[in-house]
Amino acid sequence: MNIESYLNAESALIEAAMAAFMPEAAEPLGGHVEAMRYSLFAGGKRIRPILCLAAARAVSGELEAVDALMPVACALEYIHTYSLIHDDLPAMDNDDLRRGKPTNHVRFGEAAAILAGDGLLTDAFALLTNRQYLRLPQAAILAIVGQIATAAGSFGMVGGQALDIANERKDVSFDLLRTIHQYKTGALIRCAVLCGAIGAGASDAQLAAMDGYGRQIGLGFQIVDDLLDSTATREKLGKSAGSDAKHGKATYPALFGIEKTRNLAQEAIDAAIQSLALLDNKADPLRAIARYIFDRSR
Ligand code: GRG
Repeated sequence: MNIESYLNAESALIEAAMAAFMPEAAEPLGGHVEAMRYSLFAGGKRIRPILCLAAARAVSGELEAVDALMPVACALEYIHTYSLIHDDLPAMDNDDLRRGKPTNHVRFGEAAAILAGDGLLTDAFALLTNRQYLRLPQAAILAIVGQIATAAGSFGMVGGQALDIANERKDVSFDLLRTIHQYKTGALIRCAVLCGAIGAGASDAQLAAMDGYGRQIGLGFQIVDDLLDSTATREKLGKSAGSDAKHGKATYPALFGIEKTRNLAQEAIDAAIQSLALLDNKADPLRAIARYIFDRSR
């Protein structure tokens, strides 16, 4: 399969769905919605929603099951986008470029950016439980809402971010670095895969395979993110480069150097693909996405 065209086609479907779920709004709330839409439609690889849909396809070839997961896929992208808006704030990474555009607070001001993030996070749960779009069994929705709330919360992404900030400019052990990555980045990526599988009615064995895959690509994704931050340019990334070093953050390249870091990323990707051994060729897109995560240049 051609991974580039697959990812482009999936991104287009996801963007069309998000545009339907979050249309422009009239006054008095139009300005707030504009700030949310500004970051949501600024580009981005859409890797979390793509993983969610690919995991559903790997379990159930039926289009209907995959279609029913679109609100879940989009809710994951809302939450990811909120995290980027808040991560860029002056109190956090203080960045001025994201997805190739001025960051949300640079464009709309700090208070509006905080609220845009809050709006995206909260609206994600409104979307997940919107009766108009609900076509999954209620038990699946409940399980998915639980997975997403946990992965995004204090024992997931927010917890990882807190740990990351608390350890800036400190000596960080490999174990702690792995823990930070696992919570900050890995939790939502693993969750995207699990939600797709749950929504498609995965068996326990399929869920265990997806769990292994999700954990390993989450790790691989962040290792490659560390590598790109230290080796790629701001123009190529569409966000600031060298940001980790500027903030005194622990990273894989800082601990291991570039070459060993690449090997560790490759190991995580290989382990992810290995986790899918019991799944048939419907899981080939998941295998290709794992390879793309290693090869990506932004
Ligand atoms: C609760 C105030 C408050 C803030 C929370 C949770 C949080 C802030 C930030 C999350 C941490 C974070 C941004 C982790 C980085 C994850 C990561 C590798 C982001 C880049 O993801 P890509 O490459 O980005 O998928 P695109 O732009 O392609 O979507």
